[in-house]
Amino acid sequence: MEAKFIPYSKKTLKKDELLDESKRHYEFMNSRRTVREFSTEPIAIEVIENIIMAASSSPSGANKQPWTFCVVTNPELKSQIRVEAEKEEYESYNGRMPQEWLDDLSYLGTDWHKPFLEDAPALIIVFKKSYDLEDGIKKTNYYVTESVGLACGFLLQAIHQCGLVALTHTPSPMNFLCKLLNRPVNEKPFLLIPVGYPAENVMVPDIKRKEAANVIVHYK
Ligand code: IYR
Repeated sequence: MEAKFIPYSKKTLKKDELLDESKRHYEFMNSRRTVREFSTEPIAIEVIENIIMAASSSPSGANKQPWTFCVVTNPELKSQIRVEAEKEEYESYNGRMPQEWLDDLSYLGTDWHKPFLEDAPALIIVFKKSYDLEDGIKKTNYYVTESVGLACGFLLQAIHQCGLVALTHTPSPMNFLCKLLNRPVNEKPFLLIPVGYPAENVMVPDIKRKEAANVIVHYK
């Protein structure tokens, strides 16, 4: 395909505005927390679709957009997902996860019970496509894990911007989701993200984020 270019026209900020905006945005993003208890209050499907389209605007290898976002709001399907996820999580917490991993998680208070899979009004299950299937013909995708990871970051940011909360859940292994959601062979589950309003008076673990000096290295 021949390259075709169009003008890029987003306005830039003045230096002082830029400093203020970068600080404001950092503080806003730093106020995001993973929440594990959800209100059952529904969310308009248009809101979910807008959040997903924000995620789908993410960069991807050769702009292949190698993702599918499945939205589960059906209560029976949510219950089936909970049953299957809890089966796997029970095995993980009772033998599959090494003690070091369990110790690392202990301060988060997680266990194999996953009530949020039924409580949250919507479950977004993100699938990655290592290749596309066009009329049965395989078309390669590139940097698939990086691309889908970026799209999930955009998704979490959009959810936070809308004043909603999410949980990046990784039931392991996740293959049961291919079957329950009837996905094609080129799609593999990547993350399961319940979205909704936080439960009333919800608490979150008292965690600290690393300081700038621990995550940034300058080469001036
Ligand atoms: N998948 C499990 C365990 C778990 C793993 C990590 I790494 C976490 O940060 C949190 C939980 C679960 O969802 O409980």
